[in-house]
Amino acid sequence: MPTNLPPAYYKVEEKFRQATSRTEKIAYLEEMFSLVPKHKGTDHLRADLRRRLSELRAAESKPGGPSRQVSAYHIEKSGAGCAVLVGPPNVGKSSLVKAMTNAEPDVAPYPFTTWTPTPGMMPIENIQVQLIDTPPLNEEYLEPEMMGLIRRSDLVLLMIDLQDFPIEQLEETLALLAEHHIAPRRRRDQYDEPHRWRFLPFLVVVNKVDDEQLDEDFEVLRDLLDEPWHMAPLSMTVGRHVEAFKQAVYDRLEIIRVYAKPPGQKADLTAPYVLDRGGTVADFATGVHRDLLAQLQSARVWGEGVHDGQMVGRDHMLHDGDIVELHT
Ligand SMILES: Nc1nc2c(ncn2[C@@H]2O[C@H](COP(=O)(O)OP(=O)(O)OP(=O)(O)O)[C@@H](O)[C@H]2O)c(=O)[nH]1
Ligand SMILES: [Mg+2]
Repeated sequence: MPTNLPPAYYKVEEKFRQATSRTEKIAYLEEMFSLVPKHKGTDHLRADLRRRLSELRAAESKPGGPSRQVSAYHIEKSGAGCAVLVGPPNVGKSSLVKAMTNAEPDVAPYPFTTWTPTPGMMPIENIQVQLIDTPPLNEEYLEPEMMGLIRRSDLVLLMIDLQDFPIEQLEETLALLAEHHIAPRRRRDQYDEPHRWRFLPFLVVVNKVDDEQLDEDFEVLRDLLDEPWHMAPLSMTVGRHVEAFKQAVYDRLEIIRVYAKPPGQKADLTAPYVLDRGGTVADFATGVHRDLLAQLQSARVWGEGVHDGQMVGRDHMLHDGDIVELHT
């Protein structure tokens, strides 16, 4: 389960991902390791970092050892969820990742600027969500690994340009994804052989809604569409509707934040654990530590649908913002 990490960690992780030499990678991994807060929730992460460090150090002491070429499309998931931006050329995908995250993809006024995917971390209140900028989707050329990248994500942000045939852009992008057996989850019932498909939550991001007149055009667009899509208007250059967009991303990820309260202490409200919506006390305990569930005696919850500090069972469903005290 993703743990909330300080923003500095993600900055170093970004450098680590772009580092090409082994020495550089080791230095960044060491720095990442030092930035991970030490508590039970980060045990797995710290163990993983230690393992990667020792592998790299071992390879360093073996000159001429095999150096694996890692594809730019192989992006490690990070943060509370991974949203991939897809869409036709020039709609503003890179502008969004550049404005909202620590990453610096190229932005240009002409189409086909982006050639490789770039991940960045977008803060939403007290969590970080991974956004991945991608090359434009179009019929003529498709990097074979692109569909794999989309399949692995948790959410598709399908971006279209309100000022440039948005309905056609939406339909063409959906058709192209469908050719590769990727479809919005709401269309699950429309296809035979569902096991061959990857169904994902979608958010249609309508960019270039630069002024109030265009707000009205956005509403007209919404009315013209046959399906009730989850949609978010946005203007990346003017900076309009940005907070509502972030909230929409959070909602579509279908996650909740839960805070751990050590007995006799206050909960740390800056460091949530992230669970899938519908997660239970048992899921939370497993996330805090792999072995904790087996030892769990009881739990108390502060939050939605309970009295303060109510004792609950391990199957009790948690809600966004709940505080949980686990007793072993
Ligand atoms: N008017 C307006 N222009 C925008 C907005 N967002 C981005 N742009 C402009 O649109 C152009 C394309 O932006 P990019 O971010 O490079 O678009 P992209 O989707 O990454 O393009 P490709 O990499 O070619 O697929 C640039 O000139 C941006 O300045 C917006 O909200 N309103
Ligand atoms: Mg781009």
